[in-house]
Amino acid sequence: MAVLLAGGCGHARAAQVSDCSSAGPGTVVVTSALETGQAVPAPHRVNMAAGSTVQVRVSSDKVVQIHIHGYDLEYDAAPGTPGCVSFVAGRAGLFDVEAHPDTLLLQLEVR
Ligand SMILES: [Cu+2]
Repeated sequence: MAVLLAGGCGHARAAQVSDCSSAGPGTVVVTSALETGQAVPAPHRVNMAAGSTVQVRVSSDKVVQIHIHGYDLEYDAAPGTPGCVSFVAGRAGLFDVEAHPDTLLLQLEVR
């Protein structure tokens, strides 16, 4: 799986990124799905402490690009191949996770 630098929404990259092969103790695992253009479950807010390791896993019924704003992480999800990224949430704030171009999946609230 490729994890690419974001081109679009303009923030400096602020995360250490790894793949999702291991979820250690304390890892915050966040999942969402995109089904016929809708986020399932409906967009919601997930709280975590700054410095947490987070995995954001998204399954989708079509090929789509997932974007984690603020951390500027972009990765692909496709049918049968969920997209997942694991990173350290070192920056506090409220960050949208989108299926591009404009479907909000959830928000990460880091504090
Ligand atoms: Cu975006």
